[in-house]
Amino acid sequence: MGSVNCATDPLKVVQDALSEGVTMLQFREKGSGCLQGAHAEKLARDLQSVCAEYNVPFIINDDIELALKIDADGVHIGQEDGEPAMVRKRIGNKILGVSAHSVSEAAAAIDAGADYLGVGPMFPTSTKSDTRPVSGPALIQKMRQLGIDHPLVGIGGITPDNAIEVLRAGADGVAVISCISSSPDPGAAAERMKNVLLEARC
Ligand code: TZP
Ligand code: MG
Repeated sequence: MGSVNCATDPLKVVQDALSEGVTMLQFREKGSGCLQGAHAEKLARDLQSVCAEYNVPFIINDDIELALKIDADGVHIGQEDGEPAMVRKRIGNKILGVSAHSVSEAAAAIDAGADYLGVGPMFPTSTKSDTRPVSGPALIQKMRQLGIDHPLVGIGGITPDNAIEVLRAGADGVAVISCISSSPDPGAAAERMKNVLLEARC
């Protein structure tokens, strides 16, 4: 999430989400009205501190320099954000996440050293305007069928009502923005999602 995604104070959103069991946070400060420069860095550092309290990894979208500067736990890059192999070299053993929209993108990212893949969009979303066409959970299923056993996280339009489809397709987890950060009660939203995921695991 980033500040523009939040219906309430971003720090409170993250505090509430982590207290209900969110297991990883990606700082993604993007879109119209997003914080820049020192302001973005301040929010990143504040969110990083909250994550540290909960022992939850804190990773940064796109901005490798910021991730190195503040010693984040990792970075997440899309297909247009540079070569994963170069990013891997730059960040050493920090967590590297890569967005993949096809089996070939997934295979290339894994070869280049990605630790996990974000796969999507699973469903239509209005949070990101320049998304690829919706792939649906079927793409994750196809990746599994073709032997990809790397950690896969579905992303895009995921809610407690459809998360089960993503897990059934073979995902290890789900990544969400609006479902939690735009909720008037982010803690309750995170709790609902956690319950769905725990039930699915059983
Ligand atoms: N990448 C693919 S879809 C998406 C990103 C960053 C947006 C996810 O946001 P939401 O609100 O969970 O649909
Ligand atoms: Mg990107």
